[in-house]
Amino acid sequence: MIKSRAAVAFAPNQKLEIVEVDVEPPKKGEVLVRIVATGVCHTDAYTLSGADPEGLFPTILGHEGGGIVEAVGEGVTSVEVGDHVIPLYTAECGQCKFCTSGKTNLCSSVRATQGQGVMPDGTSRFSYQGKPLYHYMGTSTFSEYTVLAEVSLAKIPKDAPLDKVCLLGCGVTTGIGAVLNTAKVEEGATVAIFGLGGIGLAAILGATMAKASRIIAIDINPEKFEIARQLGATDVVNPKDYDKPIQEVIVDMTDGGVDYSFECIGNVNVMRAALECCHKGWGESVIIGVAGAGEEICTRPFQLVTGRVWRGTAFGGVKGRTELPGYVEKAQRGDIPLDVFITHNMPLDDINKAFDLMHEGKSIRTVIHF
Ligand code: NAD
Ligand code: AHE
Ligand code: ZN
Repeated sequence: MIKSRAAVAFAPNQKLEIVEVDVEPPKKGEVLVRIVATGVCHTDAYTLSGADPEGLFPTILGHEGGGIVEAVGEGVTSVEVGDHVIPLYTAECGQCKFCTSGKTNLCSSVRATQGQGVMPDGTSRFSYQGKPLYHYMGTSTFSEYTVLAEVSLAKIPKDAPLDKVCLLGCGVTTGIGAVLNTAKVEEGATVAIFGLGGIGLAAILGATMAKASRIIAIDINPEKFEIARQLGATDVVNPKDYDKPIQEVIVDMTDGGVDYSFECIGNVNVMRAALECCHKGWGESVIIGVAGAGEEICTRPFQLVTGRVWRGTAFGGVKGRTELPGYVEKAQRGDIPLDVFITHNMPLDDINKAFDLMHEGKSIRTVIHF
């Protein structure tokens, strides 16, 4: 058993508490990782808010980390002590029906137990004052030490800065992947991106990489527009500046609608707008945002009958173990400017400030240093 400083979410809607937790050594097929840095994603806030149907408490949140392998359990062969890794909330076993389908990055190997907040053997490696704590998304990166399934780790080069490439564990990869993998935006296409947090801005970057001809960035917080333009947005739109529905604004701006749209907020009304601003006959809308328990999307079926397509994406359709090292290389070459996304750095003790900054719309990504 080792001691680890961790930010524990004891109950929904409460501040995280920095305490010393106990971490059991890794069992068969598991790996102990020392987290060096972690980003804070809106999904952490979503689960903390109590809106996540899979949210379990008390738990250690966090899923956007970078770390170093500290110990390996029996049978682990793909990583060794000292390797640098990015935890994956979308595992890649390479063998399940999903991994071998060639159609999805979703992997079923550990997903069921992951959603129950435990390791694949059904138990937790974390405890506090003798009582178990739940794992989160198979990653729990808000702890100095965490235990993951081997299949939930992408090995990356040792010279990649962990306090920057941690953002590739979720936000930046999700946004870029949604554009390049899920939508497969082609050169010259028109794109609308709703919500300019870490995900939406990364989607703008993806659209720039795809050489989209028009990238319309939409947010109700105009403070996000400068960075959106820096990443390649050609137009910025604040829905609050218009009397008519935002989908009508976008349709009018684009001679009938965009080729692709992306919802990066988690608001079901905006999801509808994102679909309805797509061009008749071929426009595709990708849902990235995560909506709360009980929420549902709706539109007139006629929107789909007339050729618009609604789809969604998890982790940008990226297969973590095989594809994430390529994203790290791109970041190292400067093709993915991670620094642009990092607006704040702070120690674990201040992690609640990172949540406040996110809710106030003042940060893109805060990186927590251990
Ligand atoms: P964020 O809080 O940093 O950014 C959200 C942005 O949306 C903010 O800029 C905010 O001003 C804007 N916004 C809010 N309401 C709006 C509205 N009505 N119209 C226009 N803009 C609005 O969040 P983030 O970390 O970028 O995450 C965005 C969403 O993506 C969340 O729902 C998160 O849970 C989800 N997410 C999904 C995946 C996935 O794999 N599908 C991965 C990561 C995050
Ligand atoms: N637990 C929620 C769903 C949460 C969700 O959709 N998570 C995204 C990743 S968000 C990362 O910031 C995801 O990858 N989903 C696919 C998966 O397998 O979880 C709920 O509604 O139950
Ligand atoms: Zn995330």
